[in-house]
Amino acid sequence: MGDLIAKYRAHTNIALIKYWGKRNRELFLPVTDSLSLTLEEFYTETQVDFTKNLEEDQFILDGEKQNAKATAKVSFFVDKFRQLAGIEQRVLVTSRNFVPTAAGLASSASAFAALATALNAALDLNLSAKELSILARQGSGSASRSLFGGFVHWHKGQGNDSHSSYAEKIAEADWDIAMLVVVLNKGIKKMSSRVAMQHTIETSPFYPLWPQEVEKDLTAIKEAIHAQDIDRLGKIAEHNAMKMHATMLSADPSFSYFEADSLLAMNLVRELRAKGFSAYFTMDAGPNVKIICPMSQTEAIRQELLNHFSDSQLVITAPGPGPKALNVD
Ligand code: 2P0
Repeated sequence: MGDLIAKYRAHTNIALIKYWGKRNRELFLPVTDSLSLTLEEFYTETQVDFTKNLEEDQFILDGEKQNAKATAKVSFFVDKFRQLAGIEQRVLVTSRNFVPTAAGLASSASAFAALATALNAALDLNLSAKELSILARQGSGSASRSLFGGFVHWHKGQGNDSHSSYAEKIAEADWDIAMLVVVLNKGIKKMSSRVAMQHTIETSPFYPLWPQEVEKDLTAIKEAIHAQDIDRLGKIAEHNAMKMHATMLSADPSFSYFEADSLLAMNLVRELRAKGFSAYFTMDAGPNVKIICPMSQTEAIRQELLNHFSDSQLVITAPGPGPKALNVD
């Protein structure tokens, strides 16, 4: 048994080849593989403490005690680790999200990766990053990828075999690549990605095309990553993201995460390309636009975008590392 208390930081990640759809919703087994870049600027820090002799689990997020529903989600996840450790003690989970104010990027990916790594250490389970990615996946699919830094490949695995679906780092991102996030969160409550991906699978006539497109894009982007070719990488990532969003536009009823300013940002990226910048966009289950570009071009691109967006809406981030142990509070 460990010290029963530990604290970890895990970074969020943005998919270049998207995860969109589960083949097994209980086990969070995805329809396709996906591939992401971990980001430096956005992360979650989580401390777990089993020493308090609590009657029930407690979950504090950004200084606020969470309600029964949010706490139950955490408890369900912690139970997997309690089982492995053979203990019953209740836990105090204290989490803080580090994202730019109102960025709307607070991610379940960094949250479950930080929680999994902290639980592993507190309970002295000595699980590998691969094993932790299998567990983190069952909190939120994209969390499987936040167990690693750089470029990360999440394998869909086989059948209903939970152990076959894990993430692994495929390359360092120690070359001239960055992301510029255009923050467009207006606080509009949109459909959760969990509900949205299921609705898409069930109703979009285009969804059957998605797995074969991912397979092609994955092979191509791996080559671009190994060649450190930002233009090839960006082009593939942008097209992959738009194919995912096309499955939502073609769902019944249709829906979209695009807002007017998302379309503006995407058009500006196309104009930047016409001016010679290596800039490409991707979008997830929200209105923010993430621009993939060389770090060496980020400042010039930011200056161009300042004609349309405010300083605080434009956040530049380098690629980020895997989870890191922190001193407990
Ligand atoms: C991704 N997204 O690959 C895709 C692209 C959103 C769009 O992973 O249901 O929060 O918890 O497994 O991981 C967001 O979905 O969904 C996501 P669950 P998750 O990044």
